[in-house]
Amino acid sequence: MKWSSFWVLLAWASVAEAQALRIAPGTWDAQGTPCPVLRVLELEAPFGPNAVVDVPENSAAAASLLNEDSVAHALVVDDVDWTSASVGPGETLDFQWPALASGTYRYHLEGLRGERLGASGILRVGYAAEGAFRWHLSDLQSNTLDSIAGGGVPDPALYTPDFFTINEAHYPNTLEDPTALVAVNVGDTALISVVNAGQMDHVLHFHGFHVTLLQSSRSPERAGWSKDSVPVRRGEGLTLQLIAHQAGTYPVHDHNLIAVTNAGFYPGGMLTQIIVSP
Ligand SMILES: [Cu+2]
Repeated sequence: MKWSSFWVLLAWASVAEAQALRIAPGTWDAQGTPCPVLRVLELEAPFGPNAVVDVPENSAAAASLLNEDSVAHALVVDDVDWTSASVGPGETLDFQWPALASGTYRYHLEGLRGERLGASGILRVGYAAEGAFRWHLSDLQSNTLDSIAGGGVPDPALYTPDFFTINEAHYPNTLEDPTALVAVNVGDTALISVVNAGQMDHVLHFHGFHVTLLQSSRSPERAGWSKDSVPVRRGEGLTLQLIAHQAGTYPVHDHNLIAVTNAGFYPGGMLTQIIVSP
């Protein structure tokens, strides 16, 4: 092959790899009451949970972002001091994700509207392995979302969340999500990407297992810790390793008891299971 055609191919390949995303307004169902929300989705994906973005490690991966919302937005990656340029309504921004060490990070739209309407997701760097699980944790106050969507600014001191979600679903719907329900076989090693997209810190409690914290976007000194309870602070990304040494069904839940309710009723919220088959 001539070098000239090699470079054309290389340029084509790098364009083809750019992940196309969109900012999409829609609704989220709070037990029969639809609430306005924002999501960051893959360009062609139907409305649903926020996109998981996979990029190689130490590489500024190309991406694009179409803004279908009515106001301008910028993307932020927490804990790494990165913000994209702004993208106006109806416009598309071409950008590059920051080059990062392997692990789990949280991306989201900057500002109150993007944060509180739930435009936030998992940025998974360097390990887009088959069988990797993911928990995008969040909390929301459903009766404030109409006001925020209309430009209102709630008093943060009055924040009273009533729904707590994993991948934008609350228990028992979490069990329908094969990326939130950790179903493995004895002897398997599972990787779980966790981010906290909520307004409050969350503490995951594992029954049956200690997990090893492989990486934290906020506290690198925690790498290697083996715990049955794992704090996940606002905006933090963690990569957890679970070695399935025993068969059975085990709950995983936020240790803050309000977070395992739906609109005040137990059980609900931030609760899923680890199911290990013999
Ligand atoms: Cu527990």
